[in-house]
Amino acid sequence: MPTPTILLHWDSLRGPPLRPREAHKGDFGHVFVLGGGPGMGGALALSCSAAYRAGAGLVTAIGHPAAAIYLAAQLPEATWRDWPASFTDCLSATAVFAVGPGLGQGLAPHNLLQELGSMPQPQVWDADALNILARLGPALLVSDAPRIFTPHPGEAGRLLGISAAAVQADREGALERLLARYGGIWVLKGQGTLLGDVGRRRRCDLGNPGMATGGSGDVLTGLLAGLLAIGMAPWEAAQLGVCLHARAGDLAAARLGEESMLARDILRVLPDVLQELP
Ligand code: NPW
Ligand code: AMP
Ligand code: MG
Repeated sequence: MPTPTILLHWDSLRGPPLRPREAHKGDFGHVFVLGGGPGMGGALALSCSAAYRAGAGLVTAIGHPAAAIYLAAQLPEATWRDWPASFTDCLSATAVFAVGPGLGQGLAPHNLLQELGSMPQPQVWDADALNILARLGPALLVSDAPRIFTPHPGEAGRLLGISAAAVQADREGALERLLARYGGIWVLKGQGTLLGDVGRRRRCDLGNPGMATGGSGDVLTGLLAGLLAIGMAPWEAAQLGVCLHARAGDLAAARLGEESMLARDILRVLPDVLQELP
């Protein structure tokens, strides 16, 4: 029998746990975002900003040297590393990885994705990391690290070897096949975002077509990584992150209009929607 899909309601969500009074930044994880190929440093800046907005203690962008200028200009709070030879250079006990935003596929360091596939740290896979996963196949995912995958219908189609239109024609079916083929937690984006994990399915009907704008998904990637970094369990982080992102999209649209809102406006109103939650 198919697992029933439960609709997520904003009013039933709780925000992240309170930060202890004596907390220091080491208590809230270290997010490493791998992305930012040539010409796409903006995606990295959006993801890193969202990780900080979710409460991460420290965020490091890992990108192509040509993308460094975006980070310095947009987010002085983040530290920077050029694409390294290996992730072992940048490991900390509380590391969480987000991979893909603006990574590109031409110059992208495939060896780092291979390394990540065998690492135990929590991971969010998006964008070009998914396109590379589609090419290399599920054997890339060796370890059973907690992983959240966030394809839009185009990326989901590449992962399944079908068109984006075919994914849209049967979104529930596509989600089932992604779960069966790759394991982990899946977030199939687009209107009525679907979430799946072993034995549980959810749908988020928040959000609006104003979110169909460049960089919107890159914000979600960083937000999810930030929620993992502050210690949320992956399934809870996925549900909260998807709803926060969509609710912020709705608030940005209400303030600015669906046409004019930008991905960075979703980021800008994120604190407002976080504060709505108990
Ligand atoms: P079509 O045309 O309908 O057949 P791509 P990307 C489909 C980075 N970015 N419903 C649709 O297919 C990203 O992080 C950098 C149905 C569409 O043509 C990535 O690394 C930015 N179909 C990289 O760019 C800002 C849908 O997918 C195709 C769909 C490439 O990512 C922008 C597009 O997907 C961007 O985020 C839906 N809801 N959604 C920066 N400022 O640095 C998508 N499709 O070819 O994977 O390209 O998503 O732009
Ligand atoms: P991406 O295509 O990776 O930039 O991701 C786009 C983000 O915006 C995802 O979180 C989508 O769920 C969301 N989004 C895009 N279009 C819509 C729509 N028509 N309704 C609701 N959410 C949308
Ligand atoms: Mg995207």
